[in-house]
This record gives sequence, C-alpha cells and structure tokens, in this order.
Amino acid sequence: MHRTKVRVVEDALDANNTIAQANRADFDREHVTVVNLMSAPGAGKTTLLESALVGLDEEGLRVGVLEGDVAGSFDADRLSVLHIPVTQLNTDNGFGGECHLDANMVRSALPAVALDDMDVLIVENVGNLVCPAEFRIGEDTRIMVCSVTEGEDKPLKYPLMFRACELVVINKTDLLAHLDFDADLLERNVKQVNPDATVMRVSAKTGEGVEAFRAWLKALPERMGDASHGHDHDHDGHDHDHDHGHDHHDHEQVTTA
Ligand SMILES: Nc1nc2c(ncn2[C@@H]2O[C@H](COP(=O)(O)OP(=O)(O)O)[C@@H](O)[C@H]2O)c(=O)[nH]1
Ligand SMILES: [Mg+2]
Repeated sequence: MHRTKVRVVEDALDANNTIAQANRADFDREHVTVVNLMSAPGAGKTTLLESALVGLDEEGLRVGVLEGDVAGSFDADRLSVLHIPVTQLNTDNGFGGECHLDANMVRSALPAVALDDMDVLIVENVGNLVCPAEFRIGEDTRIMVCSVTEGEDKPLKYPLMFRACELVVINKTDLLAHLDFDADLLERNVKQVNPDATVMRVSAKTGEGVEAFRAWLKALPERMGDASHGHDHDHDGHDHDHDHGHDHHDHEQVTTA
C-alpha cells in the first residue's frame, strides 16, 4: 500500500485525531485561533495569563481561556477578574482524573465556550511534561512554559514536549539572581531538540519580557490565517466592533462528559 494511504488509515483510526479535527472545524467556523498552553505544574501558566491578557481586548485582540485542571476552579477564579470569557474544565468527574486534556474533553466543554466572543482561545492544559504533548485538541499552535527552577536539562529529558511547541517561554527570570541556573544553557538545550522554536524569557511576576509575549499573541491570528494549512481564517469577515458584554462573563464550569 502506498505510504500516504497507510498514513491516512492510521489517522482515521485515531479517535483523538478525528475528534480534534471536529474541534478544528468548529474553531475555523468561528474564526478562532487556538493555543494549547502546556508546562509542568507550577511553571507559571496562569500567572503569565494574568499578566499578559490585561487590556488586550482594548488593543484589538479578544482572548478567551479554557482552564484544564484535574479538580477545582482555582485558575478560572484567578482569571475571572480579567472579565474575559473563562471556562473551567475538570478531568476528575467523567474523565478519570486524566493528567492531560484530549480532544474529547475539550469537545465536551465547547458548548460552554463563547467562541463567537473571541479571536484567540488559550487552552491551559493540565500541568504535566509528558502526556499533554501527545494529544492534539484541534489547536493551531502549542506553547510551553518552562521556569528557571526546573533545571536546564528538561528539554533533553522531555524532548517530545519541547519539540511539540512553537514557542517556549522561560519564566521566573526574576529568580535568576538567587539560583545556580544557566538560562543560556537551557535555551541551547531547547534549540538542540527543536531548532525552530521561538524562545522568550519573561517574569510573569514582575512583567519583564511579557510585552513580547503579548505581541506574539496579537500577531498570532493573522499569522495562522496566512499559514496555508487548508483552513480559512477569514478574520476580515468577522465583526470585531460589536459590544461583547464582557461584564457578564462569569466563568462556566464543565465537570462531566
Ligand atoms: N518568582 C516568580 N514566581 C512566579 C512567576 N510566575 C509564577 N510564579 C509563581 O509560581 C507558582 C505557580 O504559578 P502558576 O501560575 O499557578 O503556575 P501553573 O500551574 O503553571 O499555572 C505561583 O506561586 C506563582 O506565584 C514568576 O515569574 N516569578
Ligand atoms: Mg495554572
């Protein structure tokens, strides 16, 4: 059998990919660019969002967040002060407390996600350096946050995660003065496993470097729309000026399939 056909059959049998494609079709229909945000627990994903998303809608980018956690709505509660659409998705009820989000879990949450109120949906995955990288959820791009307290060797120990991501954000640079940590070595190790990765250094706590991350997010929809991967991101056909009533966006909670 021709190699391409083998590949197509494998994909067709892969239930996760099939559901990811269905998610993808929904995101495309609503002209939403989707980011899968991953890291080890505590690297600073939520803190980065708290810092980076403030006032972005006034700068022309409407961002929503889907928060994936095993249990609780701690992160969604933290982000609710930003008055953006935030949905909490827990993996404990109905999904066996999974250590990652997969396409089906994300699909189950979509009815609660106000896709028509956003240009970019950031999905904060469950904290884990292994499993989330293996499951596509229908995203356009993947970001990982790696903090300076995790050691320079992590790209070499968890290469799949670093390879799966287009952007690697090195966080907690404010702590560098207190650590025996070589950020240049970490960056070299990232490039060794993923030469194409964009690397940024930020402190989500002090805000240092966060402007570059905001700029990256703001450029994302157009860049993904331009990418010729067969998806029609026609942002011009979408009215950004109407009143989205952000004040009523108390976060929704999804706990079962
Ligand atoms: N010093 C410092 N602490 C940070 C920074 N970013 C996050 N933290 C702290 O790291 C812990 C985990 O952050 P959180 O955003 O919840 O991580 P998440 O699990 O990846 O979402 C919290 O105590 C944060 O205050 C940073 O840039 N500098
Ligand atoms: Mg978090």
